[in-house]
Amino acid sequence: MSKKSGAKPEVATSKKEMSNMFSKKELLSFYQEMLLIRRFEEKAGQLYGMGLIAGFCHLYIGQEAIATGMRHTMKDGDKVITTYRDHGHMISVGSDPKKIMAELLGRKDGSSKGKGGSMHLFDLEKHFYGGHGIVGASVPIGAGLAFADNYLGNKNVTYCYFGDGAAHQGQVYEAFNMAKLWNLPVLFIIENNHYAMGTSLKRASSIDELYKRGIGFNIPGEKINGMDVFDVINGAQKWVDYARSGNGPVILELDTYRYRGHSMSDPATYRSKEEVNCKKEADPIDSLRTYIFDNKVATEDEIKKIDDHVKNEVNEITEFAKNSPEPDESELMTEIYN
Ligand SMILES: Cc1ncc(C[n+]2csc(CCOP(=O)(O)OP(=O)(O)O)c2C)c(N)n1
Ligand SMILES: [Mg+2]
Repeated sequence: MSKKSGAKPEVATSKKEMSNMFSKKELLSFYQEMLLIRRFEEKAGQLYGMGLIAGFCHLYIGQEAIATGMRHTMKDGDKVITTYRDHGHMISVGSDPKKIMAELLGRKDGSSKGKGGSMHLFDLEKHFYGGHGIVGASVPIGAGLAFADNYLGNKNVTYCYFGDGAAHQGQVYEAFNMAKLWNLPVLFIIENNHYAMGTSLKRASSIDELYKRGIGFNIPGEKINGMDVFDVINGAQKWVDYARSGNGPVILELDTYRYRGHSMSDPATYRSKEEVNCKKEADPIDSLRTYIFDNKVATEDEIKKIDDHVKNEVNEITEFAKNSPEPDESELMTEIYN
């Protein structure tokens, strides 16, 4: 890898070679995790429709390969911070999905004791720093987390996620400048799903490759296919090593798509059915399942066992959340800003 800041590290392998590098156990774990995120989100959508989830709820369906692929490149102690589209990220870092669902339902056993809700998930033990409802807020806070690690000299990397819409915000560029000035160990990860609520990127940006916004700050970066878990890992790993080795920040643009509306009240009429169906053809879970069968990694029976296991797990998660009591009235003013 090049030591020179701003230079692009070399690509390690081809996609085919990359996928061959994983054991059966790892490949099936990628499949199981992405499926768990998908089924969890589908269930959250249903529970929202039944009136059991209040406030906002943003689903991650379609974007699963990013959380799962990036998680594979992490080491113990690495930090994650993201936006309100946060359920999948928190599942991927190993937080208890029962507590996440209970949080969505505003229950006592939720990860924030039912007081944060869908947009404000948090798990200090897993180094997961939210869940932020303010668009762009994860970026300066993420730079701050990386500043702390840099100061402590512990070689941890911060994975700082935000959307294509957030990428136009002023605070993002102030954070870019300081992160490069101090060569902080942070990956700025733009999940480019091509829409910011109902506004397509084409209508909002003078360039369509958002990672190039780093050029003015001397921050290197790359666009990566975010619809394929192998491409995510292959594309990201060398940059993770780059940041961990003290070369400073990186901007990774993960090209992806959200299948559902922005949040639960969005019928997504601003895009055509053809566009959505065309994107679904590259579904990250379907394509991994096809890879598994084509390469005889596992049998249909083995995959069915995983599918059934995930289905049962999501039912258990839902029962746990539904049966958790509402927070006590005495908790109303504790552990909140006032
Ligand atoms: C500072 C701020 N401005 C506006 C909003 C309203 N808002 C919520 S989500 C959103 C779109 C963000 O889109 P993007 O960054 O692409 O993320 P995505 O929802 O696609 O994951 C906007 C404008 C907000 N929450 N915070
Ligand atoms: Mg977006």
